[in-house]
Amino acid sequence: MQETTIALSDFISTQVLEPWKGIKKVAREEYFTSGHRTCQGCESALVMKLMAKAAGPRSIILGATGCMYVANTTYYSTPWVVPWMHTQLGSAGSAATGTVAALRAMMRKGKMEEEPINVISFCGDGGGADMGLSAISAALQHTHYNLLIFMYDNESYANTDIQVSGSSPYGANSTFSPPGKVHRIMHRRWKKNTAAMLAAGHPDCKYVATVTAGNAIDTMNKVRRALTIGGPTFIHSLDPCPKGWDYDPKYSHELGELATETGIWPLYEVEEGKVKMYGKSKHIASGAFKRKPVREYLLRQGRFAHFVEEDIDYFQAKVDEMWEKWLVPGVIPFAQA
Ligand SMILES: Cc1ncc(C[n+]2csc(CCOP(=O)(O)OP(=O)(O)O)c2C)c(N)n1
Ligand code: SF4
Ligand SMILES: [Mg+2]
Repeated sequence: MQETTIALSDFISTQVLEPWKGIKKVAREEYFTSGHRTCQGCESALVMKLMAKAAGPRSIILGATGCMYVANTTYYSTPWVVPWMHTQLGSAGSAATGTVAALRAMMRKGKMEEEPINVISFCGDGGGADMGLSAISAALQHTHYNLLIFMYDNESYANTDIQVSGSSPYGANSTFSPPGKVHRIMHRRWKKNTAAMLAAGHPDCKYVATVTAGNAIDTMNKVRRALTIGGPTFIHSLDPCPKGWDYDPKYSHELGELATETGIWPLYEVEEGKVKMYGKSKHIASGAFKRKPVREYLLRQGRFAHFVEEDIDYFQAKVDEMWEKWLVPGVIPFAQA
């Protein structure tokens, strides 16, 4: 069900989507339903379902190439109940701005009734954190366009069989970084800090947030906030992927939670320049919750099965640094020289 809308003026109004306070307040309607062929336990598919539910019926969803395109729209079947369009792998940002511009032109010319329509464009980590980063950056500078870029991050180019992306974690086994006898660790880069990079680098973007599907209400309310606040916005979800991360699909939620409890994946939002932590991350930041050791997360996944103590220690030290030394703990690095 849609809530009140604010009056249209100069085509820049948004739907006012109040936060859902508790599970009983959540709408029953689904806009991402059966008809997809994602793997069992795929958190990215769950994220799509939450995102569409939170946005409601007067929404257009655009999707860049990747699992959430290919596995969701195969053989003329689709789970999308709202209008949906595929866009090229690096084009989530440009598809979003183009769609908003087209809607505004149609309304201005009287070819469509004037109404605020949510435009969400999603991409994977390969499509968003790597290939389409410049298009997303451009979209986040079009301050007069209301749109949400949603990056679902399964930490690999999953659809083409799990290649390393800029979002893959240090040391992970992938088809591009298999551990060998000469080099145990093939992927030596630390994961890109995409959400914070976009928040820090786009001062006119009013809303950037991180989520996991395990925190369903938090995820939906952040989508609703992003769509209500107006202007271009960005949400980054970390999505456990049983195939790429190599674990039993029944542990998807648990792994999402562990990512936050170990401090690897902080849940936060940056609204109009103010950082607010959520869930366990809030308690880690305040000192009320002691971060779990990263080994509890790493050793549950086959992609880290080749890790020895030295690798776990390195990973732990990097996460400790993020919480103990960063300018904004868990979010923004740098230290005063
Ligand atoms: C320009 C271009 N290069 C390569 C491909 C092949 N390709 C299709 S999906 C995909 C993986 C995308 O990874 P990501 O964005 O992380 O989404 P995921 O598959 O992980 O859901 C690739 C490389 C393509 N479709 N277009
Ligand atoms: S490979 Fe991963 S992201 Fe892709 S459909 Fe399977 S579980 Fe989902
Ligand atoms: Mg991916």
